[in-house]
Amino acid sequence: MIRLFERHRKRCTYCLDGIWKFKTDPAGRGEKEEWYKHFPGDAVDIVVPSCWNNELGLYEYEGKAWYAKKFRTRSENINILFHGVTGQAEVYLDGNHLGGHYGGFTGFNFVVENLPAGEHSLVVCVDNTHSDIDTIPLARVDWYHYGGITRSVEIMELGDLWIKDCRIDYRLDEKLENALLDFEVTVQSFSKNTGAGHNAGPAYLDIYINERKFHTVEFKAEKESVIKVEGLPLEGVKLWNPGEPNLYMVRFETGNDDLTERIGFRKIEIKNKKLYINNREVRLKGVNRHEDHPDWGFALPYKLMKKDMDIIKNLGCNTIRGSHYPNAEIFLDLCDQEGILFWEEIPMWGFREESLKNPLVLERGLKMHEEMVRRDYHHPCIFVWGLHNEIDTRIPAAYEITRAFADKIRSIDKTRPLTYASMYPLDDICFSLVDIVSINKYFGWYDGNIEKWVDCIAALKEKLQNENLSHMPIIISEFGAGGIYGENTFEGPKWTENYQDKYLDYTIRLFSNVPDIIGMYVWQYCDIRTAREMALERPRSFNNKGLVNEYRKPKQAYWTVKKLYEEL
Ligand code: ADA
Repeated sequence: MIRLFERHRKRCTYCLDGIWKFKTDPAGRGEKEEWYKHFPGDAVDIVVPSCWNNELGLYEYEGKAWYAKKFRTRSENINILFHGVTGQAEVYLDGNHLGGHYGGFTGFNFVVENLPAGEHSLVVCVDNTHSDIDTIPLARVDWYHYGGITRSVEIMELGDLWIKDCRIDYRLDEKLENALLDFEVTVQSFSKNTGAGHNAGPAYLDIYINERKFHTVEFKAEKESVIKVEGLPLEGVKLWNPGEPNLYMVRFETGNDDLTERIGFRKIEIKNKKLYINNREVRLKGVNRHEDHPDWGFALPYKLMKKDMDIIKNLGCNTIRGSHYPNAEIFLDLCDQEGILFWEEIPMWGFREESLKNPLVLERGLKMHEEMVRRDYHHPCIFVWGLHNEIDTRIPAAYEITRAFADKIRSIDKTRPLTYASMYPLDDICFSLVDIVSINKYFGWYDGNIEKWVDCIAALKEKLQNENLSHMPIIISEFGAGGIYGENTFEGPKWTENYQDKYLDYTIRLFSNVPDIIGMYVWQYCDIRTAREMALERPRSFNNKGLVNEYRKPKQAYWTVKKLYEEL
């Protein structure tokens, strides 16, 4: 499953999910030996999508691995769409290199024309190697670098015309009752009769909203036509609200092709140090969530995502931070339809000066932001973009990269506020570049005692005042304590469920009573497997700060947080 709604009714699409041939390549022989032409005979079977680290014997494998699959198509023009391959991917079709992609959490595609009929061979080389300087993420993170084709691979059979992309924008009137809609749709043509300058007849693009024809545009099919329509009125819209998610299906149709998007109408505002959705003040009650499970790694089945959603909603949350990378699109669909607000970010975690000054990091970061924002622009659940997490925001190099990221995102999306998670609230020099101040702190776990929270919040408010930033609202984007599931004692020292429980009880009550704090995200939803580099600080090689353990069993703190969130 890729999405929770039907994306195409006319276009023929199918997934290559299932058994692929697989071989690890620790010595890097594959390219030289042309495995993309002759796949090694001793390759084994693997399921796609999945992470190879969940296979027996490959628990710690980091490096290159090759995947192969045969498929048939009836069309001579196809789009091959990879929804997620962790790290670097190099793709080969019938022995020829199609191209590569860097970045594990957003999709990429290849349009292939004039493909001969019959069987084709798709080979992918995946590399999940991470460096200490210029990969995003770096080698040292506090989650696990699962490798593999972790999300579905989709084949689309294309006709003469196909809708390559669409963008839907809207403006709501004062009363939030009526909308003016803008559309930008890119259509490509493979027909030999089109092409710039050719005198082909007119083509039509129909736009349907919730099954009713809304508008038709006549256009001339060029190799690539960008069709723009602006200011089309839609009256009496039902708003998307947290907990009350009204959604609209927008379907584009031309010739034998179609594409459906799902949108929600809502107004997001940051004003008077508060967050407003549709003119209503919202207090964020959230958790940080990694896409992780001992048996699935990043490649969570939908059933598990749905269960996560149920557990999180039962906790009384109205928001999730997708720490620390773009989530599967299907999970965002779920947030859209469950009315849960979502904070999305790229996996830029813990970067220091040398990396922040590295041009490749800037280039990769910009591209990742662009891919994330373009992929997820239409999800009403996303209310904020996160630029990075716990980089060294005390130094000019961080200022420069944060500014570049903010400019990039704002050039694509003017509708959502920006933030990032800072671990240096009192020395941070980048707050002015974004709209919301978000801080990660662990007083009472790593640093000093828990009461230091009070001083930190007071000092942060003073700093914002001094820097003319007192209009900015504050989110506590991470706070938490480790509690090992089942560790229940009278004494309640660190690593017990009791310590974690008391910790969260104190902090949530504290944050709830500070008016400038518009919300909080407990670190974290579930226990997760962590990187080798962190193992000595992390019992079981897990980050144990989950409210539920890795198998989603609740710890004592789950019930405490539930009570507090339900009262808030
Ligand atoms: C950081 C980081 C998280 C996690 C957490 C912790 O703030 O953003 O990914 O590592 O600390 O548990 O220490």
